[in-house]
Amino acid sequence: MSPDVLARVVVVKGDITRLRVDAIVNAANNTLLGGGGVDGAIHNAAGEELYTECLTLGGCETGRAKMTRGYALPAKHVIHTVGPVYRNGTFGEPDLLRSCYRESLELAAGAKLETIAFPCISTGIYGYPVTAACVIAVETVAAWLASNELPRVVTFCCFSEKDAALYRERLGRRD
Ligand code: AR6
Repeated sequence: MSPDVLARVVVVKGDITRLRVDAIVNAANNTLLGGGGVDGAIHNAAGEELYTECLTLGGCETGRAKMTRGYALPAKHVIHTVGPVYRNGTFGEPDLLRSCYRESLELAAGAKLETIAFPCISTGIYGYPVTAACVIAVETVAAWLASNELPRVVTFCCFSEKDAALYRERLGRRD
């Protein structure tokens, strides 16, 4: 990864609902109407208006993404993407996960957003192995940043120190 690209990637450990960025990404399900994990946390923090806007979206296919406002969140927008449920890796899961990252970045760039934060999509309730998901996340984001000016900065927001350490290691850094 080039130093220019690396300088545009941040790893933090924490709650994504607290981040003051242009968009946080939600690891949603096909209904886009909320659930557990990071999805539940985002809906709780954003308030009822987020649910109301999500009702108008008509759900979302796996691997795709849709954007809403952030309402009571410090983030201006929420990009809802639906990661694959992991079975054994031979059901298109890697391509679908890659697509979640790429589509989210595309939506952000299309809306001229400068900063975006991702959770570790699919690695909770959907059971995607964390290391394999981290490799896909880092590679897809790095490839995007190498050929696009926006978003300017991408944050990987990990909920556990273990996940954050994995991302830092993958990015070859100590911060
Ligand atoms: N901030 C950042 N990361 C979080 C937070 C948070 N507040 N809460 C959890 N995580 P998951 P999935 C991490 O299960 O696997 C929902 O019910 C968590 O530790 O939220 O894509 C949806 O509606 C893990 O690393 O999402 C779907 O039905 C990561 O977020 C389903 O879960 C993703 O875990 C989606 O499952």
